[in-house]
Amino acid sequence: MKRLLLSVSVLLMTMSLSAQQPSVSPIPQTYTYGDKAFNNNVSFSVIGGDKADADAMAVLKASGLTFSGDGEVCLRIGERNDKSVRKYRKNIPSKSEGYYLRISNDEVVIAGNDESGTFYGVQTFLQLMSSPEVSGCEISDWPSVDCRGVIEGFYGNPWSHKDRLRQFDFYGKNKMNTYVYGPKDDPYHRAHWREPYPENEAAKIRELVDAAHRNKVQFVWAVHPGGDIKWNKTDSVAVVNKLKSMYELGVRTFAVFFDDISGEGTKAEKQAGLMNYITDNFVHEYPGVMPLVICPTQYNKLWAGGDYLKTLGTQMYKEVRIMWTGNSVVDMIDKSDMEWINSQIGRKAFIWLNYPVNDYCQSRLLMGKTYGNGLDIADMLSGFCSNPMEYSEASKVSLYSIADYTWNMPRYDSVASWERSLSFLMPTSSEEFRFFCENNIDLGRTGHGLRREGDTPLFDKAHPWNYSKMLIENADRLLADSVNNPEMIGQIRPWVESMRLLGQSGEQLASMNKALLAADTVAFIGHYKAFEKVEEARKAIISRNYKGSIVKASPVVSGEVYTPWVKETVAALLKQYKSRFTYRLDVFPQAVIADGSYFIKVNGKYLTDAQASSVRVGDWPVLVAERDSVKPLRQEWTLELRPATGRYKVTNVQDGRYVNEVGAFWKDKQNNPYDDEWHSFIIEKKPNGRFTFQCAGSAGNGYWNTDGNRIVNRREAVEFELIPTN
Ligand code: 14T
Repeated sequence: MKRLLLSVSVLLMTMSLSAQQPSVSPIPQTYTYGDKAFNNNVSFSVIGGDKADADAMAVLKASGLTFSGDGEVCLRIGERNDKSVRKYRKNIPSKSEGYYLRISNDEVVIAGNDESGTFYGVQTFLQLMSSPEVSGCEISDWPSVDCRGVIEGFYGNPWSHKDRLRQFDFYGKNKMNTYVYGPKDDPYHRAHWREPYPENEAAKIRELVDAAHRNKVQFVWAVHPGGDIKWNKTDSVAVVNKLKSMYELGVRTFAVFFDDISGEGTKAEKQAGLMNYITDNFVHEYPGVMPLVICPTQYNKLWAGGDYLKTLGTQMYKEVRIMWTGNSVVDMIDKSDMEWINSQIGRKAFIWLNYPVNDYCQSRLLMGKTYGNGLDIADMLSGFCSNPMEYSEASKVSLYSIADYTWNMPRYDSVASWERSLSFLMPTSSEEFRFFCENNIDLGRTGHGLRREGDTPLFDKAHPWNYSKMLIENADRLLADSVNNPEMIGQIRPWVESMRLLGQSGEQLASMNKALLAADTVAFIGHYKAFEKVEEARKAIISRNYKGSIVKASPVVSGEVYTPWVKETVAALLKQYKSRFTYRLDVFPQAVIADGSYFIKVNGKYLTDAQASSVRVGDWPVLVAERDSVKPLRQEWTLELRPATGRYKVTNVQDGRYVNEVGAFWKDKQNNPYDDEWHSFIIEKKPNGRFTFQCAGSAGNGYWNTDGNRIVNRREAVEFELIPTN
């Protein structure tokens, strides 16, 4: 312990001595930095370049550094047994993908334990060469996790060819070595899995595989046959044939996915049998093929039941790696999670992390910190891959941290890593980009329950009026910086524009507030009209509005903080105005029905809270012909216009429970609190004086209808009577 403390303090001393602590990402396993070695414009004479890993050499040669026979600094490069680095052999870590890097005044040594090691040594060297003065250093480095990377496994628009090429370059730079190809909406992956790729598509995949390999990334191609597979010889052969056709394109690692299916395809013993069949007849037959990966049907603990996992664990060859998303579909992973799944499957699970994927909350971009995974699980994993957003560039904020986390897990710091990602991705506007990311963090309420903290940290509700300026200015500066990283700006543009308009809405609200204080009704109405116009424009923004786009989203920025504040504030301002003035009240939205208590009747029956005292699943208001003489309040309902949505909340007067989107009560108020986005309704008045109730927001757009006994949610509306109770 004493020795450890000593060496830590020596390390800290060396760190503080050098003028500026160089930053390498992912953080190396061991490093010491010394004084300045040379300026970054020195020339190098290379020793060992002809034998060293060719991909590493290609990156080095393309880096813009100067190389010449009589360069000022000698650069030795090679793998463990190469003559060029023989002198330093003992310093090279005996770890797969490890390397040793030493920089001194007159010499640079880049010595890989293997080819990938040399490649990563070059990446680290180039990062150090990016500052004008290069420090002397000694680095010994290797990864915490064997398979580190990304699984393109989301629903929605698959990444483009160019997106993927840019990803592989990014993985190489950040030392990620795995890319799993499994976009749900590639027909040749899932819907038409038996068919080989047409010629032009195949050529693109071949190009991708080459680009991946050049960056030391395993290209894992996944097939998703479970939807319609028949458990017979014909289909076993069909799977193997498909994989063989991918082998022809250069793929050497393969996966078979059985997620999100039902029926025949879900049987564990059949899946295990197929994986073994593929292993016997293909993996072990063809040169250079790596062990298979399976995504099981029960890929998270919530869905685990029966002996499915145990069957896979015992019947499927031990070399087959099994994917796992954690305790639920969208979850962060800790040690006890790993202990549980590993004991079930008798091997180390391969984590499929469903973050920052946003295919189930498409209006949000997930640009926040990547936190919540255990720092002590490296030895319990066979791999760790992140399922990203269909926005490949925007995903890089989180993927940068995934790289960091999986390379050096014990030292992962989610905050520092996030900070570094910002300047790595947007070097000339990292402050503006940071502001943007800070306003795009949380997911909102979704079926999967994951929330992310810290949305919109600079907004202060007590002093709200200046924040709009920040939204506008940062948006403007980001949009002006399309030279820096046009691909990033291209993808986040709808959200940046939305952020700008949100700021403009805020400005109009500030002006309305001022007008109110000055009792200037004309100005107030003018600004209110301008506000409405901006909001209309903001709501009209659509992402990915191109031909062939599978998903088009309406961006939401600061969905938990500023956007709700805007809605609340306009409602509050209008309320104040209406209580004091009468000028131009007609421009405001008219309340359909006054807030208050009502009987809700349909076909002569009263909507009645029949289970007033019990709280259990499947509890709903019923339709009763008679007035309730025992507990009359069961038939009284509060209608309340919600400022956040402009829609109505419907609550029973007897016990305060609210009616949800399917016309029922929720089982438990603690875990399912009232939510404006799900539980409020558009009430419309019909010419006959009756009313319809329509869902909105996250609840879709169905109407209240009835089966005679209760409310049901249907496409067709039924008209209700609303009778004031007093
Ligand atoms: F295979 C899995 F590990 C997995 O996560 N499958 C999908 C994945 O493709 C998707 O991107 C992710 C996030 O939406 O969740 C899985 O898909 C689901 C999960 C559900 F709970 C689709 C429907 C669901 F109801």
